[in-house]
Amino acid sequence: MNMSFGKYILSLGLVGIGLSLSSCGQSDKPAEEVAAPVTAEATKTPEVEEEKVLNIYNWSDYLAEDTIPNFEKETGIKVRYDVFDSNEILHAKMIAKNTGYDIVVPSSNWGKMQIDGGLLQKLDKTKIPNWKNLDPAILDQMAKLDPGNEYLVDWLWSYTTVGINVDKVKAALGDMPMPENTWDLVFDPKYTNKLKSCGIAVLDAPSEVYPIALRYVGKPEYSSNPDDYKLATDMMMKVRPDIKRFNSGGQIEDMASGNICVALGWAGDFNLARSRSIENKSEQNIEALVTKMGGYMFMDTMAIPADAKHPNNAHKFINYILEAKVHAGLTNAVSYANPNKAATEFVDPEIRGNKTVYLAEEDVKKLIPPGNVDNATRRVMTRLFTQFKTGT
Ligand code: SPD
Repeated sequence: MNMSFGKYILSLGLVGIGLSLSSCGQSDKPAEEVAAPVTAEATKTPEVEEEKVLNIYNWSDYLAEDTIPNFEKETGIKVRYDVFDSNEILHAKMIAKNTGYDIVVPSSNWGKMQIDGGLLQKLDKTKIPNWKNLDPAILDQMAKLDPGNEYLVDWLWSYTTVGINVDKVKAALGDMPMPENTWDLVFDPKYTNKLKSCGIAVLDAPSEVYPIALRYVGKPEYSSNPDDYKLATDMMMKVRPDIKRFNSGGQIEDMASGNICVALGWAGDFNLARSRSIENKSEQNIEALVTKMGGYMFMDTMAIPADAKHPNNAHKFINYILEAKVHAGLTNAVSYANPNKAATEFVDPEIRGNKTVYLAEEDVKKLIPPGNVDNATRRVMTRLFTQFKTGT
């Protein structure tokens, strides 16, 4: 599994990293958006006695049932665990500071912005002996965003794609065959007109949708030209009347219960929805599609806020997650790939062999790598996305 991840990451090569790095060197950072950089020299957190508490802020549905209880049992540290559903929400809290969290889980491109803004603290690797379990290929590539792997540790990774309920989509399309480019299922009114009968959903975050929509209209995924965003929005406006809802975390339940049949969402969540529907006996035939046009790759990463009150406990938690069986347990529970080489042997063979979790190399090459845009472009994107959602 991790061999293929390594190849996968390597195959993204410098293209993605170039995008990420160049776009992260933002020149127009208003003070309210990015804090002044701190010069956190010390990579060793002092060995002070901390209260036995750890505050974590992570994506919803991203844990195994026993992950937190086992950590609490092993360490005696009491965990308070809150969840979010978009990088935008997490980032806004980070910028406001005093989040009260000791561990946050931004996607790597957002983590890069938080590093640049002085919002994260360096990791003390002497406190993370399980660091050795991480796949060097992944570390190398993460280092292009986070030189020296000083701040970010990959939690799990996946890609944004089209998810479908195979039977419902077939029924709704009738005689119409599946499109060559399966992104047409969410972006072409010819298809959405038919599929609206069984429910279409789109992730509720501009940063998730625009890289894909831009590629669909033939523009650069991290364009800084407002006209390109206008073009992508005009394209999406044509399908707007057919979209039932904008949601992110809610797609698992909606898919598993058959409330929606097509979604622009996260591959891991579609696989999770499929297993949930089997568990709840509704047995929906849900598939994460590997599209010819490619999806949008992301790595969600553990990081410690600069003002965390319990950095030592945070390091203990990171080290615990990097235990082979714990990391494999995450993958087995939520169908997202992990970056832990030592975990491979503990990953359920069905998940290991699932080509929508661990993509074939040629599919990997088609993914849009993680990247960023400058703040002015982000504001354009946010404004247009609001117009798209409200249909105005
Ligand atoms: N249910 C877990 C969802 C995690 C999704 N992370 C998405 C990051 C997208 N850029």
